[in-house]
Amino acid sequence: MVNLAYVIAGSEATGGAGVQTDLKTFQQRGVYGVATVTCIVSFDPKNSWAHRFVPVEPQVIADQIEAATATHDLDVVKVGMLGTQGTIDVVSKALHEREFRHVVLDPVLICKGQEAGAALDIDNALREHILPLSTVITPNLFEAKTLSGMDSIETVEDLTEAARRIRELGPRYVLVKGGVEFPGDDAIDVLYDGEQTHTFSVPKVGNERVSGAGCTLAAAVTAELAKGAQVRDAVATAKAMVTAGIEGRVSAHTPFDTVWQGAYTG
Ligand code: PXL
Repeated sequence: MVNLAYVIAGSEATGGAGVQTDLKTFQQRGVYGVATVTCIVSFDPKNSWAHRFVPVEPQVIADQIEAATATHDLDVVKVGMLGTQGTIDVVSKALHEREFRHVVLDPVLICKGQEAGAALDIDNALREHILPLSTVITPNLFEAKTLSGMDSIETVEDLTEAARRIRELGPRYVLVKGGVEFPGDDAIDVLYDGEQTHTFSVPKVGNERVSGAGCTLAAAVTAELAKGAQVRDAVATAKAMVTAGIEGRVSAHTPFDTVWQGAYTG
């Protein structure tokens, strides 16, 4: 029997992030992947790789969700980039209407191609409609600052405090990711479930951001949960996959490399 994992997220045309990454991650973790596309991001090589962002019509998103969920019994879903309030509304309605055992939210607040003014609206809509439905949320440093209202996150205590504050918004588990911008030599993530805090730490692999790390991490957590893992074990496996994927990264003509999902065979 094969386990199934579902993702509702954006397409990123270079293959380095978004649903392309999620499906590769699902496959590599041995689960059958199903994807619903919320928006299409095409970097512009003529304009410093700026993000060209096109939302998919809310009705078309609803149609995809209907097709996917009528075809398969999907009980674990990752939610990635949503990008507009119309999209947040349709996805939140779909999540309310169906019972998912796990909703893993990668809270991609905004991409560089959208107006800055939209960020606050998206942030508020995510807080109100999607965060309370998620069982696991995986903010990076920027997203954690925005969602927690903290100006700076520079220590493990700050990561933990951010996780505490974000958990008050509704998710059952919060995984705050330090990433390359967190001070020090280690890539540190903190998982908080309301009672216990667990710190995951590995030496940083270089100091450059690698595209697709956040998408791969949340997708790998989703795949492991689909196979029946506990959240803490799912995060440990996902972090090992991302670390291997950064070590084995794919270089590209973009200013950043991308994670190779095939590097991890554990
Ligand atoms: O890595 C965040 C991300 C997620 N989803 C889509 C993206 C990006 C970044 O470019 O384009 C669709």
